[in-house]
Amino acid sequence: MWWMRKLAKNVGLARLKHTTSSGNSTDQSLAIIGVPFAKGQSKQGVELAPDLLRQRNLTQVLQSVDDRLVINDYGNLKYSVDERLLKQQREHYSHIRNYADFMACNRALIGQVQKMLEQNSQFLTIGGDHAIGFGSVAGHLQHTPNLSLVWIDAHADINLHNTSQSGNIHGMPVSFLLEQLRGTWQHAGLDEIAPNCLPKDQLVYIGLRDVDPYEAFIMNKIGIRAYAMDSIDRVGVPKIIEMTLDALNPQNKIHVSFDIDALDSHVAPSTGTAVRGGLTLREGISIVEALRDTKRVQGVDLVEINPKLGSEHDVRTTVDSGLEILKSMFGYRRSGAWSNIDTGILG
Ligand SMILES: *[C@@H]1O[C@H](CO)[C@@H](O)[C@H](O)[C@H]1NC(C)=O
Ligand SMILES: *[C@@H]1O[C@H](CO)[C@@H](O)[C@H](O)[C@H]1NC(C)=O
Ligand SMILES: *[C@@H]1O[C@H](CO)[C@@H](O)[C@H](O)[C@H]1NC(C)=O
Ligand SMILES: *[C@@H]1O[C@H](CO)[C@@H](O)[C@H](O)[C@H]1NC(C)=O
Ligand SMILES: [Mn+2]
Repeated sequence: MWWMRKLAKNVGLARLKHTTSSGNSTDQSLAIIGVPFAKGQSKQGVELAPDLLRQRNLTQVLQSVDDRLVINDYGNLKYSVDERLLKQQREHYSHIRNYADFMACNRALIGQVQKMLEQNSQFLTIGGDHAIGFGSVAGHLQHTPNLSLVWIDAHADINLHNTSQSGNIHGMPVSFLLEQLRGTWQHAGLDEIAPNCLPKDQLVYIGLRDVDPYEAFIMNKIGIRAYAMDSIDRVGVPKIIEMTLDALNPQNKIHVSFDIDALDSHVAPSTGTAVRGGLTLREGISIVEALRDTKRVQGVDLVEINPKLGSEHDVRTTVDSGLEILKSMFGYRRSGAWSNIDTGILG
């Protein structure tokens, strides 16, 4: 109806002009770092995602969700490989692809995340493949030792150096983070670059549906909380959210590592290891909304969007889904957000 459209338009205008009732809110600032890293797997293209999202107006999109948010884009991460890492690779990890690059990139990211959190209240890391989940979460843990991690993914990414079939290190980042597993990386010098690690009871997986036998063994043995797609089918997303939040220490800040392949391949086709039967976009949005509403989310990753896979339409669909997830993560409300605005329209 015409008057409804008109009301919506006026309310929109009023929102743009409104001044914040709580005074200045520059304490709400979001740092963005792009990490164009593609060496954790074998497909070219995932390194293009940070700049593609920027071209698709990532900052403007997030700003339109919350006009009080101060957004600081730190550009794309750079790193360099040194002889020490090449030596580690030669002597201990030559069976893993690109170990030295992985470590060099994540070492740089660990420092970058700490710097961003000193200057901002929250941060967003855009991959790149999920190998960068190590540096993003590890950097977060060095700044905020009491941290909870929600890993939303089709895969568990918890292989050890000697259990991976492929040798692709994007399937291993979680094993670098957990207290109980980092001993398996005894030649990686983790105690120097990231002394704080994650206790297993502060990790929750959501969306799994392609877990390797060794990974299932490891998760079962350590006792890691994982809500795979079958649990979601059994009890539904609201219950999964409730159980997730119950499991996490309510005092802790939260890191959300979102692999775009958690979403069903219909809504996120352009990704390296797409698996059908995943989360619908609505389920993905529900989950990140609930996490956001805790007001404890301090770090977010969005990874594995690969603009070189699929048709132009596939790429657009995937990027759009990623942007919807980020919008909800950073404040978009499907029910509207106008409640404190007096438009004068209704007298
Ligand atoms: C908010 O503004 C007041 C003055 O209006 C100033 O004293 C205060 O430092 C500001 N706070 C922040 C976080 O910028
Ligand atoms: C991004 O923003 C610019 C300037 O506001 C606009 O011209 C352009 O169409 C936008 N691009 C997309 C993909 O929305
Ligand atoms: C972290 O949690 C412990 C208790 O589990 C508490 O003693 C400590 O003060 C917390 N540290 C921070 C920085 O909040
Ligand atoms: C993998 O290596 C770790 C030590 O790094 C060892 O404890 C474990 O038994 C090995 N697993 C396999 C399957 O080789
Ligand atoms: Mn992943």
